[in-house]
Amino acid sequence: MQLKPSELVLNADNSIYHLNILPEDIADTIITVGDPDRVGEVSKYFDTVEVKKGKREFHTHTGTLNGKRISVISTGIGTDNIDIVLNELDALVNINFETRKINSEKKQLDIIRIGTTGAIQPHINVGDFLLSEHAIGFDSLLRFYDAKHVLNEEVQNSFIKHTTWSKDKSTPYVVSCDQDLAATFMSETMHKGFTATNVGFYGPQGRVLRLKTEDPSLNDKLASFDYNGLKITNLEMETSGIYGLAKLLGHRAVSLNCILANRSTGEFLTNPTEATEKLIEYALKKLTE
Ligand code: R1P
Repeated sequence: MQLKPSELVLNADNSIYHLNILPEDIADTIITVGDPDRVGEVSKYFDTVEVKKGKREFHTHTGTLNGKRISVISTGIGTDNIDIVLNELDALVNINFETRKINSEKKQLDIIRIGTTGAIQPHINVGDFLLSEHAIGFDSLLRFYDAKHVLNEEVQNSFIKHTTWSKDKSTPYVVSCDQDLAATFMSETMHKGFTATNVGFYGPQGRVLRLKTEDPSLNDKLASFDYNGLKITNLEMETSGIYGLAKLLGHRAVSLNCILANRSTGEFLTNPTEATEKLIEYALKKLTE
Protein backbone atom coordinates (compact mmCIF):
# COMPACT_ATOMS: atom_id res chain seq x y z
CA MET A 1 0.00 0.00 0.00
CA GLN A 2 1.26 3.43 -0.95
CA LEU A 3 0.93 6.07 1.79
CA LYS A 4 -0.79 9.23 0.53
CA PRO A 5 0.91 12.66 0.80
CA SER A 6 -1.64 13.65 3.45
CA GLU A 7 -0.69 10.63 5.63
CA LEU A 8 3.09 10.40 5.23
CA VAL A 9 3.86 14.12 5.07
CA LEU A 10 7.24 15.01 3.57
CA ASN A 11 8.90 18.37 2.97
CA ALA A 12 10.11 19.49 -0.48
CA ASP A 13 13.54 17.90 0.09
CA ASN A 14 11.89 14.58 1.08
CA SER A 15 12.63 15.11 4.78
CA ILE A 16 9.98 14.07 7.31
CA TYR A 17 7.48 16.85 8.07
CA HIS A 18 8.12 17.95 11.68
CA LEU A 19 11.58 16.58 12.47
CA ASN A 20 12.83 18.02 9.15
CA ILE A 21 15.44 15.28 8.72
CA LEU A 22 16.29 12.65 6.10
CA PRO A 23 16.64 8.89 6.72
CA GLU A 24 20.46 9.16 6.53
CA ASP A 25 20.47 11.91 9.20
CA ILE A 26 19.71 9.58 12.13
CA ALA A 27 21.63 6.86 13.93
CA ASP A 28 20.10 3.62 15.24
CA THR A 29 20.70 4.89 18.78
CA ILE A 30 18.54 7.90 19.61
CA ILE A 31 18.70 10.01 22.76
CA THR A 32 15.60 12.11 23.37
CA VAL A 33 15.60 15.21 25.57
CA GLY A 34 12.72 17.57 26.31
CA ASP A 35 14.56 20.87 26.14
CA PRO A 36 15.96 21.88 22.70
CA ASP A 37 18.91 23.53 24.52
CA ARG A 38 19.82 20.14 26.00
CA VAL A 39 20.61 18.74 22.51
CA GLY A 40 23.88 20.68 22.41
CA GLU A 41 24.57 19.75 26.04
CA VAL A 42 24.63 16.12 24.88
CA SER A 43 26.35 16.51 21.49
CA LYS A 44 29.17 18.60 22.99
CA TYR A 45 30.55 15.27 24.27
CA PHE A 46 30.56 13.71 20.76
CA ASP A 47 33.90 13.24 18.96
CA THR A 48 32.28 14.29 15.66
CA VAL A 49 28.97 15.96 14.76
CA GLU A 50 27.81 15.41 11.18
CA VAL A 51 24.17 16.63 11.32
CA LYS A 52 22.63 19.70 12.98
CA LYS A 53 19.06 20.27 11.84
CA GLY A 54 15.81 21.43 13.40
CA LYS A 55 12.30 22.76 13.10
CA ARG A 56 9.99 24.03 15.86
CA GLU A 57 10.99 22.32 19.13
CA PHE A 58 12.49 19.32 17.31
CA HIS A 59 16.27 19.78 17.06
CA THR A 60 18.56 16.95 15.95
CA HIS A 61 22.33 16.49 16.25
CA THR A 62 23.95 13.29 14.96
CA GLY A 63 27.56 12.33 15.52
CA THR A 64 29.86 9.71 16.97
CA LEU A 65 31.25 9.00 20.42
CA ASN A 66 33.94 6.34 20.88
CA GLY A 67 33.05 5.05 17.41
CA LYS A 68 29.31 4.73 18.16
CA ARG A 69 26.92 6.75 15.98
CA ILE A 70 24.30 8.52 18.12
CA SER A 71 21.50 11.00 17.41
CA VAL A 72 20.11 13.35 20.04
CA ILE A 73 16.67 14.83 19.39
CA SER A 74 14.59 17.27 21.42
CA THR A 75 10.93 16.38 21.81
CA GLY A 76 9.63 19.45 23.59
CA ILE A 77 7.18 18.79 26.40
CA GLY A 78 4.41 16.21 26.50
CA THR A 79 3.16 12.99 24.93
CA ASP A 80 1.44 14.85 22.08
CA ASN A 81 4.95 15.68 20.86
CA ILE A 82 6.07 12.11 21.55
CA ASP A 83 3.42 10.92 19.08
CA ILE A 84 5.12 13.03 16.40
CA VAL A 85 8.70 12.14 17.32
CA LEU A 86 8.21 8.36 17.65
CA ASN A 87 6.09 8.02 14.50
CA GLU A 88 8.45 10.16 12.43
CA LEU A 89 11.58 8.38 13.72
CA ASP A 90 9.98 5.06 12.82
CA ALA A 91 8.97 6.34 9.38
CA LEU A 92 12.58 7.44 8.75
CA VAL A 93 13.85 3.88 9.22
CA ASN A 94 10.90 1.70 8.23
CA ILE A 95 9.21 3.49 5.30
CA ASN A 96 10.73 4.09 1.88
CA PHE A 97 10.12 7.80 1.16
CA GLU A 98 10.57 7.32 -2.62
CA THR A 99 7.97 4.56 -3.03
CA ARG A 100 5.93 5.61 0.07
CA LYS A 101 5.71 1.93 1.02
CA ILE A 102 6.52 0.23 4.34
CA ASN A 103 9.78 -1.76 4.17
CA SER A 104 9.33 -5.52 4.46
CA GLU A 105 12.36 -5.74 6.79
CA LYS A 106 11.90 -3.70 9.96
CA LYS A 107 14.70 -1.79 11.67
CA GLN A 108 14.80 -1.52 15.47
CA LEU A 109 15.93 1.68 17.14
CA ASP A 110 17.26 2.11 20.67
CA ILE A 111 15.54 5.15 22.22
CA ILE A 112 16.93 6.59 25.45
CA ARG A 113 15.17 9.49 27.16
CA ILE A 114 17.43 11.71 29.27
CA GLY A 115 14.91 13.80 31.17
CA THR A 116 14.05 15.59 34.38
CA THR A 117 11.38 14.68 36.92
CA GLY A 118 9.88 15.21 40.37
CA ALA A 119 9.95 12.41 42.95
CA ILE A 120 6.89 11.65 45.09
CA GLN A 121 8.52 9.20 47.55
CA PRO A 122 10.48 10.82 50.41
CA HIS A 123 13.48 8.43 50.16
CA ILE A 124 14.34 9.58 46.60
CA ASN A 125 16.58 12.61 46.92
CA VAL A 126 16.94 15.59 44.60
CA GLY A 127 19.96 15.03 42.37
CA ASP A 128 19.40 11.23 42.30
CA PHE A 129 18.96 9.29 39.05
CA LEU A 130 15.95 7.08 38.32
CA LEU A 131 15.31 4.58 35.53
CA SER A 132 11.60 4.11 34.77
CA GLU A 133 11.04 0.35 34.69
CA HIS A 134 7.32 1.00 34.23
CA ALA A 135 5.17 4.01 33.44
CA ILE A 136 1.52 4.85 33.99
CA GLY A 137 0.13 7.32 31.49
CA PHE A 138 -2.58 9.79 32.46
CA ASP A 139 -2.44 11.15 28.92
CA SER A 140 -4.71 9.39 26.43
CA LEU A 141 -2.12 8.86 23.66
CA LEU A 142 -2.08 5.06 23.69
CA ARG A 143 -5.89 4.99 23.75
CA PHE A 144 -5.91 6.20 20.13
CA TYR A 145 -3.96 3.10 18.99
CA ASP A 146 -4.75 -0.60 18.87
CA ALA A 147 -2.56 -1.08 21.94
CA LYS A 148 -4.30 -3.34 24.48
CA HIS A 149 -1.70 -6.10 23.94
CA VAL A 150 1.15 -3.91 25.26
CA LEU A 151 -0.73 -2.57 28.31
CA ASN A 152 -0.81 -4.05 31.83
CA GLU A 153 -4.51 -3.93 32.64
CA GLU A 154 -4.16 -5.59 36.05
CA VAL A 155 -2.00 -2.79 37.45
CA GLN A 156 -4.15 -0.22 35.64
CA ASN A 157 -7.38 -1.52 37.21
CA SER A 158 -5.87 -1.75 40.66
CA PHE A 159 -4.67 1.87 40.32
CA ILE A 160 -8.10 3.09 39.17
CA LYS A 161 -9.71 1.44 42.20
CA HIS A 162 -7.12 2.77 44.67
CA THR A 163 -7.40 6.35 43.45
CA THR A 164 -11.17 6.33 42.72
CA TRP A 165 -10.05 7.76 39.36
CA SER A 166 -12.71 9.99 37.80
CA LYS A 167 -14.22 8.70 34.55
CA ASP A 168 -14.09 12.29 33.24
CA LYS A 169 -10.31 11.85 32.92
CA SER A 170 -8.81 9.41 30.40
CA THR A 171 -8.24 5.85 31.61
CA PRO A 172 -4.64 5.44 32.89
CA TYR A 173 -2.51 2.88 31.01
CA VAL A 174 0.55 0.95 32.19
CA VAL A 175 3.56 0.21 29.97
CA SER A 176 7.16 -0.93 30.55
CA CYS A 177 10.72 -0.25 29.43
CA ASP A 178 12.79 -2.66 27.35
CA GLN A 179 14.55 -4.76 30.01
CA ASP A 180 17.66 -5.50 27.89
CA LEU A 181 18.24 -1.85 27.04
CA ALA A 182 17.54 -0.87 30.66
CA ALA A 183 20.27 -3.26 31.84
CA THR A 184 22.85 -1.10 30.02
CA PHE A 185 22.06 1.83 32.34
CA MET A 186 21.63 0.10 35.71
CA SER A 187 24.04 0.57 38.60
CA GLU A 188 23.91 0.79 42.39
CA THR A 189 23.26 4.52 42.22
CA MET A 190 20.28 4.25 39.84
CA HIS A 191 16.80 4.02 41.40
CA LYS A 192 14.40 1.68 39.59
CA GLY A 193 11.08 3.48 39.30
CA PHE A 194 7.42 3.41 38.28
CA THR A 195 6.86 6.74 36.59
CA ALA A 196 3.58 8.60 36.28
CA THR A 197 3.32 10.55 33.03
CA ASN A 198 1.03 13.54 33.35
CA VAL A 199 -0.76 15.71 30.80
CA GLY A 200 0.34 18.94 32.44
CA PHE A 201 2.79 20.44 34.92
CA TYR A 202 0.38 22.22 37.28
CA GLY A 203 -3.11 20.81 38.01
CA PRO A 204 -2.35 17.35 36.56
CA GLN A 205 0.68 17.07 38.87
CA GLY A 206 -1.23 18.45 41.86
CA ARG A 207 0.38 21.92 41.84
CA VAL A 208 -1.99 24.55 43.12
CA LEU A 209 -1.18 28.19 42.33
CA ARG A 210 -4.57 29.85 41.82
CA LEU A 211 -6.72 26.96 40.57
CA LYS A 212 -8.26 24.20 42.68
CA THR A 213 -7.76 20.66 41.37
CA GLU A 214 -10.43 18.00 40.83
CA ASP A 215 -8.80 15.69 43.41
CA PRO A 216 -6.66 17.53 46.03
CA SER A 217 -5.37 14.24 47.43
CA LEU A 218 -4.23 12.83 44.07
CA ASN A 219 -0.48 12.94 44.81
CA ASP A 220 -1.03 11.27 48.21
CA LYS A 221 -3.03 8.53 46.49
CA LEU A 222 -0.27 8.11 43.88
CA ALA A 223 2.37 7.85 46.61
CA SER A 224 0.36 5.30 48.63
CA PHE A 225 -0.52 3.07 45.64
CA ASP A 226 1.17 -0.31 46.09
CA TYR A 227 0.69 -3.18 43.64
CA ASN A 228 2.57 -6.18 45.13
CA GLY A 229 5.42 -3.85 46.10
CA LEU A 230 5.29 -1.78 42.91
CA LYS A 231 5.05 1.86 43.98
CA ILE A 232 4.81 5.04 41.92
CA THR A 233 8.07 6.97 42.30
CA ASN A 234 8.00 10.12 40.17
CA LEU A 235 6.06 12.44 37.88
CA GLU A 236 7.01 13.68 34.41
CA MET A 237 5.39 14.15 31.01
CA GLU A 238 6.77 11.85 28.26
CA THR A 239 7.72 8.32 29.39
CA SER A 240 4.39 6.48 28.99
CA GLY A 241 4.07 7.69 25.39
CA ILE A 242 7.65 6.72 24.55
CA TYR A 243 7.28 3.23 26.09
CA GLY A 244 3.88 2.55 24.53
CA LEU A 245 4.71 3.69 20.99
CA ALA A 246 8.21 2.15 21.04
CA LYS A 247 6.71 -1.22 21.98
CA LEU A 248 3.98 -0.99 19.34
CA LEU A 249 6.49 -0.03 16.63
CA GLY A 250 9.07 -2.66 17.63
CA HIS A 251 11.74 -0.37 19.09
CA ARG A 252 13.57 -0.61 22.45
CA ALA A 253 13.11 2.28 24.88
CA VAL A 254 14.29 3.34 28.30
CA SER A 255 13.68 6.55 30.27
CA LEU A 256 16.40 7.97 32.51
CA ASN A 257 15.43 10.75 34.88
CA CYS A 258 17.29 13.26 37.00
CA ILE A 259 15.31 14.13 40.14
CA LEU A 260 14.98 17.93 40.22
CA ALA A 261 12.21 18.16 42.81
CA ASN A 262 10.82 16.12 45.65
CA ARG A 263 7.12 16.83 45.88
CA SER A 264 6.70 15.12 49.25
CA THR A 265 9.43 17.17 50.99
CA GLY A 266 8.90 20.36 48.92
CA GLU A 267 12.56 20.58 47.80
CA PHE A 268 13.76 21.81 44.40
CA LEU A 269 17.37 21.40 43.34
CA THR A 270 19.36 24.64 43.48
CA ASN A 271 21.43 23.75 40.40
CA PRO A 272 19.27 21.68 38.03
CA THR A 273 21.60 22.19 35.02
CA GLU A 274 24.57 20.68 36.86
CA ALA A 275 22.54 17.63 37.93
CA THR A 276 21.17 17.09 34.43
CA GLU A 277 24.70 17.34 33.03
CA LYS A 278 25.76 14.53 35.39
CA LEU A 279 22.97 12.30 34.04
CA ILE A 280 24.04 13.08 30.46
CA GLU A 281 27.64 12.09 31.30
CA TYR A 282 26.43 8.94 33.07
CA ALA A 283 24.18 7.89 30.16
CA LEU A 284 26.83 8.52 27.48
CA LYS A 285 29.43 6.56 29.47
CA LYS A 286 27.11 3.57 29.89
CA LEU A 287 26.11 3.74 26.22
CA THR A 288 29.65 3.70 24.87
CA GLU A 289 31.76 1.72 27.37
C1 R1P B 1 8.46 19.97 32.55
O1 R1P B 1 9.19 21.01 33.09
C2 R1P B 1 9.29 19.13 31.59
O2 R1P B 1 10.44 18.59 32.26
C3 R1P B 1 10.40 17.17 32.29
C4 R1P B 1 8.95 16.83 32.01
O3 R1P B 1 8.78 15.52 31.54
C5 R1P B 1 8.51 17.91 31.06
O4 R1P B 1 8.89 17.65 29.74
O5 R1P B 1 11.25 16.53 31.38
P1 R1P B 1 12.35 17.22 30.40
O6 R1P B 1 13.29 18.01 31.27
O7 R1P B 1 13.04 16.09 29.73
O8 R1P B 1 11.60 18.08 29.42
